[in-house]
Amino acid sequence: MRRNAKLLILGDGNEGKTCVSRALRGLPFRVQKTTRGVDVVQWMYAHPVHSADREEDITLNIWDFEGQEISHQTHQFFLTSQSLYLLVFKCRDQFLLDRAEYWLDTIRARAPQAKVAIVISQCEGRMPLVPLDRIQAQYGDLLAEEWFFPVGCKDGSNIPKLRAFLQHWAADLEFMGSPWPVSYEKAETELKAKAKRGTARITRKQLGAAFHKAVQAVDAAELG
Ligand SMILES: Nc1nc2c(ncn2[C@@H]2O[C@H](COP(=O)(O)OP(=O)(O)OP(=O)(O)O)[C@@H](O)[C@H]2O)c(=O)[nH]1
Ligand SMILES: [Mg+2]
Repeated sequence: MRRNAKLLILGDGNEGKTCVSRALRGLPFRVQKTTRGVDVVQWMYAHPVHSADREEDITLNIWDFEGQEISHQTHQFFLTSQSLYLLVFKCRDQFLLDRAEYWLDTIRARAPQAKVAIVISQCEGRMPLVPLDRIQAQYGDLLAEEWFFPVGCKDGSNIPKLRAFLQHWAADLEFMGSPWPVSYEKAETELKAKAKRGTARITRKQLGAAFHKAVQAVDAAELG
């Protein structure tokens, strides 16, 4: 059964993406170094409605990207519709609408079915001024049911609200609880075996080869 999903945290450099990722997982606030490339971390939690049933536990794989402009092109390969998106900005006197437009346009081009929420970090004791109506009018199709979360990672303000929203959002994804395609399972088994043998990293080519082999094996079994 598939009980995991992807949460992608996007935004420019130094806006608070890593701090938000940590706060969601209940880790203490710390000043962060720039993320290099992407950090993928697991956030496991009980199903928000069927919390007593451990079989229903959900794993959200958080992809916390480095915000440097130079990496955006490669990052775009990771954007898919079946994921949750957070777009993070820090609290400023003047909201960076052009940057928000840049990111929302990028997501829309790559993953038109995606749903996005905007998170404003560093909102301890203050409210950011954000042109909500304008964003809603321009990007309504892309925005999640709730999409505006001013948070403070240092004092945890509004983090429980964001956390609860994400937990429900992931639990309600269409594929949640549905079986994995057999070929995925085969590829996953092979990758796990590789990891056990001590391969900490695999190249994109090796990953592609593992999936290709798995699909061929399933096709052959189905034909034969
Ligand atoms: N007080 C406060 N400071 C924050 C908050 N979020 C981020 N910061 C500060 O902003 C700095 C940058 O935050 P990061 O989470 O590292 O930013 P990032 O977007 O992951 O940056 P890159 O990895 O370089 O793309 C942190 O080291 C904190 O000092 C917040 O909610 N409250
Ligand atoms: Mg970071």
